[in-house]
Amino acid sequence: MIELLQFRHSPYNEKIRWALDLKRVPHRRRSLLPGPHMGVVKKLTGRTQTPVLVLEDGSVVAGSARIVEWLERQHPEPRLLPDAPADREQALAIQQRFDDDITPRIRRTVLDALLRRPRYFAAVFAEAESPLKQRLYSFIVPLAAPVVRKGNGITGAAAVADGIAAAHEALDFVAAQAKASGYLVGGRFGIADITAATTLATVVRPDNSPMQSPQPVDPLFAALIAPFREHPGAQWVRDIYARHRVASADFEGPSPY
Ligand SMILES: N[C@@H](CCC(=O)N[C@@H](CS)C(=O)NCC(=O)O)C(=O)O
Repeated sequence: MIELLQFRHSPYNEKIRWALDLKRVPHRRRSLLPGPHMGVVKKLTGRTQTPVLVLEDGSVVAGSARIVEWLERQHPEPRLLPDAPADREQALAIQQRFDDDITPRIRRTVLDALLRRPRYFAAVFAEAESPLKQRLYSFIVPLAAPVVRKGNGITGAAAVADGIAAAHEALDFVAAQAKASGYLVGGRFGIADITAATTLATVVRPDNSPMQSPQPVDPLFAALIAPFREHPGAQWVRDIYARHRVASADFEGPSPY
């Protein structure tokens, strides 16, 4: 059975979970702790980023766009990429814009807020672990914070402000682009919607999502995301999740299908 090596709280990983769930691809999931994940992932791909799909023959497909491409070839239904060449190009361009620009910028701001709250950081990223392991992890967070900041380009207040600007940019984009049909490309649901919704889920926190905020929500994080709640783009994210996210919870081990 193929295996997804993942972080629970990550838009790129959520994109792949969503695609696997929609296509009902039998697989196993292994959630890794950010930090200790590095040894495991590097051995497989030579890099440290998730998601990684380990195929039955032991080969790996790494990077969310490449995994989507592989899934689309091996498990075509339901289709996530449009058939019409112009729509397909547009969908891939939206995916790339989010993957390479919008998502890393928003992530800086979200990570910055979470790093300031080690207990909450641990509650989010070590969600699947025991309370004791979560507590130990929270002690390591302040020690690892400088490396995490450097690795993610969190260079100071300007980078954090830029992430907030990126979230507004993305919310404005989805609100305008989905106005006519409810979808970003070609009047039907697909990879562009999944990519934008999973990125924006990190600041919109839709109900029907495996990336729910642990409760109670830390006040600093709550203050960061509150201004986005009423944006029409945030409503689009909640609607897309409600209508198309077929699984609202994550799991460890083999998929139930
Ligand atoms: N472009 C990559 C980005 C993946 C990425 O940035 N993954 C993050 C999680 S959000 C990660 O695994 N970071 C840990 C690391 O780089 O060591 C993709 O689309 O898969």
